[in-house]
Amino acid sequence: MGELTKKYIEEAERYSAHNYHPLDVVLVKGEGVWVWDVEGNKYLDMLSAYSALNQGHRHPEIVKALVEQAGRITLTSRAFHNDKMGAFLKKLCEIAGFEKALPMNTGAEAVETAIKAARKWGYLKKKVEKDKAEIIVCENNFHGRTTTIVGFSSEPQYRYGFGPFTPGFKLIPYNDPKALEDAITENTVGFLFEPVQGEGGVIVPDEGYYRKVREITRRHNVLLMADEIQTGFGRTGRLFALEHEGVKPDILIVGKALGGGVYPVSAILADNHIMDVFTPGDHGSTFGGNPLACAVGMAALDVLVKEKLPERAQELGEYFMGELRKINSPAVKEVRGKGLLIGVEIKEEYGDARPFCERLKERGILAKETHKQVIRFAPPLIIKREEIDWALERIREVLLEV
Ligand code: IF1
Repeated sequence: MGELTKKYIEEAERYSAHNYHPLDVVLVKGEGVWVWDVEGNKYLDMLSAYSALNQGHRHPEIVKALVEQAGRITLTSRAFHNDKMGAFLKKLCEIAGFEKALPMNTGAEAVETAIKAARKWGYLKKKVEKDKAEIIVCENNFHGRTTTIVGFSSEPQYRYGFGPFTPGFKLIPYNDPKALEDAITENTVGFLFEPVQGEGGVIVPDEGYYRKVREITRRHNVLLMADEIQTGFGRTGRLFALEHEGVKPDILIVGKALGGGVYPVSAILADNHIMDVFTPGDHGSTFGGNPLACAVGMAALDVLVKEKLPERAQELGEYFMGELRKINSPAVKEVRGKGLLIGVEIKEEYGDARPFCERLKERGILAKETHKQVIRFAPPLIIKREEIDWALERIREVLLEV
């Protein structure tokens, strides 16, 4: 490890809570799909900040929108109107096909907002008995880190030491429509799920799962709540993953890439009959809908559409996965994914994925393991085919040197 790297890491470890175990690399510059560390080494970013960098590092049009808005007004709070929020939410609603949006900042805040919307809809519209609303979620889910959200996680580490937890959630197996049908009661107000379980290890459900859960929830008057914070905005080869099966959820939850890699921007989208449960003062946030976030969000959406990032993810994801599957490494159990959200599962007898990520780093590729056994490859969607080929050469070496 270089002396400079060591110095920065020691300083971070001295003053930061140890709530992460990052790779030993200190990044100082990013551009497109490339990042540089403090020693001057160059890396291909294959994590994209967990899909918050779909447009790449410092996209010029997004940075321009950020800088220009910073020269006008950045924060008003929602106590007053600003000239950017209406235009941003109009663009977001039109691109996603909903009547309204409620702007927040982080993904977890948007998930919490969706939970509140579903519960209040349940009481006001479905006439569920007070404080009896239930939301069904999936094992192996990841929806954020608040105590309510980790309360319905199936991952012991995310829960340990953080109780007591919020009641009103029921866990069922992922990719199991019958389990959903069986879990619904007259108190069920929503089914919250990820179209692809990212942190769960890039788990892709069977073809038809989206259509089946849509049909079941509609028949039982239960809100279908899609967490597309990681799968949204082109990552899986469509603007939103549910579009692979032509499904529209009742509540769409978005974040990450909506901020274009420069600012936290999240939201929920729903039609009026759901969103009208919120009345002034019910819910809010200091920064939600701020003009800087809205200016950045508009540019982030424009780039996604103009540069056809969903189409690129579809085409390059198929290519990337195809080439990964041709690497006949004895260490690889499975290559799976959708679009440019790809996981390579390492067989347990070859150890876990972390050492493979460290060897990839030595060769100039930054990837992060998920769920111990899976190397996740999720580059910015602006990546070029020749950059994928550059990465494949090095990935092949690492997977075959076992
Ligand atoms: C961490 C991964 C974890 C998300 C989905 C909501 C959120 C996320 C589907 C919350 C956030 C991030 C959080 C970060 C690591 C990363 C992550 F799945 F992307 F890999 F942890 F599972 N729904 N995912 O993926 O959004 O509040 O973070 O803006 O917490 O370690 P957030």
